[in-house]
Amino acid sequence: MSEQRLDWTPWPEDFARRYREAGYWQGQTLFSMLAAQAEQQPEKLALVAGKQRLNYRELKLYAERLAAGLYARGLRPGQRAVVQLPNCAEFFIVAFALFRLGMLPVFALPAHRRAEVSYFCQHTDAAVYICADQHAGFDYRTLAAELLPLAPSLQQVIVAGNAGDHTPLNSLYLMDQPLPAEPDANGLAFFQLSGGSTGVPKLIPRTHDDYLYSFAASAEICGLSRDSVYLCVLPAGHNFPMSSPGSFGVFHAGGTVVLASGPSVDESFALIEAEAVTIAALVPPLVPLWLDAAAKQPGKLASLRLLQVGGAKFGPELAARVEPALGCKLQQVFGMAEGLVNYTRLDDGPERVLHTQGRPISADDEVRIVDDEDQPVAPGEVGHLLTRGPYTIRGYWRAADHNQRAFTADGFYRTGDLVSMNADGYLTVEGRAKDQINRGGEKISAEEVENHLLAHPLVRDVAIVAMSDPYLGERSCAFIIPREQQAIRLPQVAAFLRERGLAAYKIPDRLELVDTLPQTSVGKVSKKTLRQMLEQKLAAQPTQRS
Ligand code: OOB
Repeated sequence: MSEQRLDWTPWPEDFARRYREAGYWQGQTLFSMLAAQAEQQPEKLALVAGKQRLNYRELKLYAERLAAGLYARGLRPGQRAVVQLPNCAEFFIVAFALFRLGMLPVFALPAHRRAEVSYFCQHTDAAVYICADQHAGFDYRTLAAELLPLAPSLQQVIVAGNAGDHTPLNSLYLMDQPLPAEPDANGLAFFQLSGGSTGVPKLIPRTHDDYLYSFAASAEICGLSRDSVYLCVLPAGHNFPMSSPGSFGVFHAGGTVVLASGPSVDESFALIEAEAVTIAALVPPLVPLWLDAAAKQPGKLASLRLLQVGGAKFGPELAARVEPALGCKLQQVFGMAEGLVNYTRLDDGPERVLHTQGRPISADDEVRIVDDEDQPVAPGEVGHLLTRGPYTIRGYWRAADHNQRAFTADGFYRTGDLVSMNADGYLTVEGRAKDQINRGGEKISAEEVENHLLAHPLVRDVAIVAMSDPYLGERSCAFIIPREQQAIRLPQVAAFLRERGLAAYKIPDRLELVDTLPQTSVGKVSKKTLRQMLEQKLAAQPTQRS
């Protein structure tokens, strides 16, 4: 099929027509969404980031001027830009500049390092890398210098802040310069990153139409309006804080986005109080910290109406403490950067809010729950979650082989999640079939880390599994068969992976040296047995968990 030769898989024409006719896909680009707000309420505060406060007119103007500057430097629609910025005003200025120009950002996480970022640059033939000078003790200019020889497509490096040898972002704001026509809303807007369960991270191509629908509909579900003030605590480029409804949903509703520079509870509480924040989104490990802090500082959260929790399993015991302790409504969010997002609704009672992860955004989100042979399970039973719909991708970028496995022949995405659905259509996440560790919402592909470790001269074989953790939900443990008995220790493993440029959150939390790896009946490593071995060992020595 000709589609297979494309870099990405568009929705089949009959589906696309249906989604347009239903009004989901409106033909509006992400930049024109911002421009519409700038037109309607130019002076309204759009963004608070540290000392910077931008209204909609300014945010749009800066994005337009930066788009002109990028264009003047020879960057063109359709080219890819790897963007690695922390939560700062430039994150959004750069994003909307690229959307205006029709360039395609890849939003790398601030925690990513040489291994991930060089791969994003290579795999997308990126023309430019846009980064911060430094953040959280890491110098991105040094990383940029390492990238240039690794990614021949990179023409330039643009740095927000002190640029050193590179191009300062500040020098690129050009007034009254020509710009090409706006891109087609039906085409690609940018890439999300997949949590992944394979050797290399996968890139998720999102269109203006599909993404805009996902956050506009989310904003409605979450009751956003011009009065909404959203605290962005998580990394701004992740799908949850970006679009569920996230900052983009808030821009669509004409509200205000307040950026926290990191997950510190003190900073978050101070911002909530100072800016009268009404909605915030967290991953589960942050919730106990908020509950403790709220008990010590009553009154700080008076403006907060809704706390969203998602990204990893959120247990009912902890969930039950949220509303009484924080004085706001709780919403569970179960989503994925590939598309499908589920929410408990604002008028749902405790049974749904505490015990389920919600139901899909759209009446046209198709959900199938199937057994290992792709046959539907009985109602209420646990099975593999498959989905397709108006904002769920039909294929990863440049990954034809993997797409054969990750999608069914009729276009359903195999999420790798094990879920059950109740009679009302609400989903509960029951487990995971994919080879991934969910470390407090940060996703680690076991295979990716295993491949790196196999390159270590002292490692004969390795398997990485999740171990349960009271704080993060899960951490990772590497079972290693060493080439020389007892010759390798966790600090060496960590140093080796750091040296290879892997993000720190992917470094195993624990190491077990073994003589053999247990096998399944078909000769694959039995990760289930490894997890059981580990749980038994941890139960026997509960204090030695590290
Ligand atoms: C969100 O997106 P990703 O792409 O980082 O991770 C998706 C995966 C899901 O397939 C599932 O395994 C897990 O993260 N997950 C949850 C969950 N929310 C996500 N597992 C259990 N309970 C939940 N509430 O994590 C994401 C994207 C948009 C909105 C929210 C989360």
